[in-house]
Amino acid sequence: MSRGIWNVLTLYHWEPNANSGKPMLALYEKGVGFESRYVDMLSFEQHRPEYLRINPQGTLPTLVHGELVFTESTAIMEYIDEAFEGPPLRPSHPRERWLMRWWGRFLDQFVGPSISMLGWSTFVAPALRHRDPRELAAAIERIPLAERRIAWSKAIHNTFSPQELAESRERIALGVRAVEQTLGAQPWLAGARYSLADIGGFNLMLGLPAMQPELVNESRTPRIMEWLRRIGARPAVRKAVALGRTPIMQRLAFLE
Ligand SMILES: N[C@@H](CCC(=O)N[C@@H](CS)C(=O)NCC(=O)O)C(=O)O
Repeated sequence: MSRGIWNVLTLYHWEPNANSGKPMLALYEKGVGFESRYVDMLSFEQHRPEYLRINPQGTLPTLVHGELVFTESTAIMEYIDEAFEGPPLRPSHPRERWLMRWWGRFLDQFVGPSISMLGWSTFVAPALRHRDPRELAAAIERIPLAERRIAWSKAIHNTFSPQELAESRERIALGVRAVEQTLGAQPWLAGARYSLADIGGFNLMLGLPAMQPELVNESRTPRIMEWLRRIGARPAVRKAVALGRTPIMQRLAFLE
């Protein structure tokens, strides 16, 4: 194996959104150079054979370092922090590190799927509804993961049930309360320092002021708004945002 291949770092990503945004922000934050490969999710490029050869699940993001392939955005961030030089993004104190992982798990498992459900109905599906229905049906048919097939189909046909949407709103409200309360006690989610927990939380929650303005706004959640702006002003975030290409990026206007 040639040593040179370890200099090759390629990130396959879509917009700097909930999942793709995590490794993008972590790499820029650490000052690690990488090749950006934008995969157009709205053109279903993530289900093309050439991408499925890299990540058979057809999801984004995927990081390729030399001969190694990494999926799962939160775990990818930990790899980036461990494998490369640059400012540490994981707290060194054991309790703070536990807290960083606690937030990662809570946001990914409990809040993330609900924000994703509302986000897809609000931002992603409307961008696709004008397309040829037969072409969309064929694209959905090609999706390798059953869970993603169902999510696409429900979003495009607007068939999330009222119960599903209500449950998602409740979960998001609970997540928002937890973050707002935590930021009242400490500057960052895992304690005194910016960490992977903030990167994950920022990527997940930055669409909420546009998607649920009644829930996340200046008067109801001032700490979240200030935290989102504080993170949004970081040079690493500006670089990641510059890689966005779709109107979905307009939801970040409040950061300016
Ligand atoms: N748990 C995975 C989730 C990856 C995922 O589902 N990403 C979405 C984009 S946010 C995706 O690739 N969707 C493609 C599709 O549904 O076709 C991670 O954190 O990386």
